[in-house]
Amino acid sequence: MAVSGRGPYDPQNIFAKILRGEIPCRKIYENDHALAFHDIAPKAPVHVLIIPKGAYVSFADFSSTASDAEIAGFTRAVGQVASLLGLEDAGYRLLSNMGVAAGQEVPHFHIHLFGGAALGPMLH
Ligand code: DGP
Repeated sequence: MAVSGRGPYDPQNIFAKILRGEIPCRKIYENDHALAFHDIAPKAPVHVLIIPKGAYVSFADFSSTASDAEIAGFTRAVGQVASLLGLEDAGYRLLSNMGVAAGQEVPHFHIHLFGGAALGPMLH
């Protein structure tokens, strides 16, 4: 579904369904504010999605309207996932597509974490 990154939140988006347990995911980590799971179509040997539990369309929405506790919990979850997967020494890449022009397909804010290989200069 194409999104502007700033539109109203659609509670029927696929990540909202994952958060409600309506469809499964391969969970890696969870805290009060975030859930991390493997991407269904990995573009690197490790390709994980980290999503906030709150209803945020995009990074622009999350960064401007989430509480400090949510932002802290989400940010710490990203670091925890990298640590749990043993990627800190090897390195990893974080990416978030903000809006349709940037390639955002799922209208629930998420960060991609890529690792497990030497990564090229760009990876979508
Ligand atoms: P983006 O283009 O930044 O919105 O990335 C969306 C990502 O979500 C894309 O890499 C594929 C992934 N994805 C889409 N549907 C599902 C799903 O049902 N389960 C999981 N685990 N990942 C999904």
